[in-house]
Amino acid sequence: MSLAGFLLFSALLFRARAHYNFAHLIVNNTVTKPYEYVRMVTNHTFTIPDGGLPAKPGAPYGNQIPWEELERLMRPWPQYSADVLTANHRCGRDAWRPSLSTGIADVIAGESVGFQVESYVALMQQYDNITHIGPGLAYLAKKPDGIDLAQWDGDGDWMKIDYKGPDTDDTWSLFGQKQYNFTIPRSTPPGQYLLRVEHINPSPKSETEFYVNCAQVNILGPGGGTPPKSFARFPGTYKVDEPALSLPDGEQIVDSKARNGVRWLHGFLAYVPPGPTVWTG
Ligand SMILES: [Cu+2]
Repeated sequence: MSLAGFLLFSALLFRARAHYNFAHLIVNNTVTKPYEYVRMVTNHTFTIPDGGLPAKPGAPYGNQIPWEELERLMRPWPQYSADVLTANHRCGRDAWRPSLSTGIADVIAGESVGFQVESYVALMQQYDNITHIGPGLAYLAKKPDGIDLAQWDGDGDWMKIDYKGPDTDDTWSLFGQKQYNFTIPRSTPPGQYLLRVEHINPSPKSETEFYVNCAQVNILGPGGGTPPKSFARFPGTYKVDEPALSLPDGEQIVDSKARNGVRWLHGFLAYVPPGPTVWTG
């Protein structure tokens, strides 16, 4: 099959499958290098061997179609419902551990920041975006006194500072985007924080996918904000079975005409996100 044909066929198969990491922090209108300021996670990459991936016997397009193998390789990238109960849900797999090689980015309160999905292998660049439907959320947690940010495991109070939900009953605002941008509240107290990004693909049968990464940031500004009344803890706040994080069986329907190939029985606008309300400073 031609490359174009392969990519087209892959696109059809991958619509509901491709996985992603928010490896680039966007600060001062600059997309920083992958994992320069974002804590490294495990199981985030793979290499396609020379000569391609093993053929699936009986595959309709012969040995050109590695999608099942790719799907298997990409399965560990997100976290799933059971991971909500672990420390991995804080910042991504193993990213609660000390992170001495990660930089700390200066961020000015009141300005826009964001995360960009990483580019991993050339073949996959067309999937280099938020390829699932679902909500996006951003959180900040201030490091305690007496410990370096790089050494802190993030076991603290997380304030939600942004939520990107559905635009309409049929569309989510982040779907297909390469970046998730939002504003650091202007009155955020200055200091060092973990900045947590999360995109969720709500699904039935405990297969909900969580795409979580954390950047290390030093927030500058006048401060003065009153901290929110309710924080999130990770783990702790999210419940595996809450409606925001677990669709009933049959709620999600495969529909080739829908974005991402799936629809819900109810419209997306009925969605209520997990966690506390957004603190705007
Ligand atoms: Cu997925």
